[in-house]
Amino acid sequence: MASAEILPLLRGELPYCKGCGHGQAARALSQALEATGLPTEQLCLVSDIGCVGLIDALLPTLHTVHTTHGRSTAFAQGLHMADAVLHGGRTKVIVVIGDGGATIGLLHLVAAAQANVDVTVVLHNNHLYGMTGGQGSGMTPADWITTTTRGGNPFPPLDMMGILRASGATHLGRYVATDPRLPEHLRAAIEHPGFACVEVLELCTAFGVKFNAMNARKLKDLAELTGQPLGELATPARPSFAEAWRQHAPAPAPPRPFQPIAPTGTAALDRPLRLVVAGTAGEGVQTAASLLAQAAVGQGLFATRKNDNLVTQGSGYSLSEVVLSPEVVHFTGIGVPDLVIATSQDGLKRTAKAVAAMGAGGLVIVDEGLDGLPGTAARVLRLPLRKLAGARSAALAGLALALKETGAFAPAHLLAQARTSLGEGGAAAVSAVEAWVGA
Ligand SMILES: Cc1ncc(C[n+]2csc(CCOP(=O)(O)OP(=O)(O)O)c2C)c(N)n1
Ligand SMILES: [Mg+2]
Repeated sequence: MASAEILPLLRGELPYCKGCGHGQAARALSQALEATGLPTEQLCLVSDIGCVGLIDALLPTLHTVHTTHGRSTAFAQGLHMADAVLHGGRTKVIVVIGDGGATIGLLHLVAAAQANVDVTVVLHNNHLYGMTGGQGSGMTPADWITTTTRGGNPFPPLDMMGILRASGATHLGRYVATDPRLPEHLRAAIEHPGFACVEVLELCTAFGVKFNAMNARKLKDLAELTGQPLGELATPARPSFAEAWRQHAPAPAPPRPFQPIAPTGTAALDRPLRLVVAGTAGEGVQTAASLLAQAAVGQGLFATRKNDNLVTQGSGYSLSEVVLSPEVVHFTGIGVPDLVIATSQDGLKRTAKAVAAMGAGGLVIVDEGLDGLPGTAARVLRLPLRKLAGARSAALAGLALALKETGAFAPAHLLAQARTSLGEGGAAAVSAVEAWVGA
């Protein structure tokens, strides 16, 4: 049992089986953390699943995150990246993971090594899944008997240090849990400003020792036998994530072109107007819908948008459902729309069902060149949207016309919003729509 006097960070009775290497590793880690002199609020321990993950409760003064099996390194990487980018990397992130977790989440370790994040992984290798009853893991030595390899493991163990070296790790070492210098080795790894992994070779007294002729001395021999040597492994130096980020960080994104025009609050709309504008991807449908919503807000209305397009993004239909209302919009769905604008064949096909369901009060604005308009009780306006405004401004033209027809608010506000948001690049198109709609 470790007492608070001997190890200020490690508190309470160790929950591991007698002789389990996890206890030795936990003590060594506690000593290493103390030796760094870092304040505990700057230490974050990310633990994996398994007996190895019981450590959280033993280190109550640290930040601890208990994660899902195999994923602890990914959580740690995210933590470090956020900390490095947003706060200058004040927190030291340490992962405690077993051989089972390391093989289950292998690519997370590889990715962290590749990114050279300032994360130290302490890989507790007791050569099997301890907590679930001694099943073999990817790091179980050849010929070892486990509950899933009763006749001996037919495969050689993964060389995790070799994999991580090949992945770009910048500090690696393998030591037995009984090594009196383990705290020093762990401290060096923690203080290393990049990805470090220390593999601690341990005995699982419940299953490793039970099924295999193992003891502490043979643990050292095992390293020889598997061809995975003990000690620090040479690794080439390279920039840490934080350094690489400083060189590669994108310039801050320019502000989005949402510059609301001065509100006038002159909207005449006295009930919700539910409209669908649909066309072809890449033809400015979403931009037009966004401008409409922005202009509506400027006129004192409430506006919601729900967009839809194919997963391929740049092909097929593009559609936006917009609700404009003088009241807060509590439901953004549109059953049967009040208004449909279809600027292309893709858009009409996508809205045909809704058009067919529309009643006498509805309005449908379609490009005059489109085929396949279904029968509808709604009023239909067939207009040369594409010809007059151009394919990329047909949706904007349709919306401007819709405002004129419904009287929701003056189309001039939509066009003023378009002029402000689109800037010079959109000026000609906006003028074309203006001339045509007579806004
Ligand atoms: C996604 C997922 N798969 C499987 C399990 C079941 N499980 C719990 S502990 C464990 C084995 C852990 O082995 P290891 O990572 O080597 O840690 P040890 O118990 O040996 O310390 C497994 C497979 C789980 N909790 N979550
Ligand atoms: Mg294990």
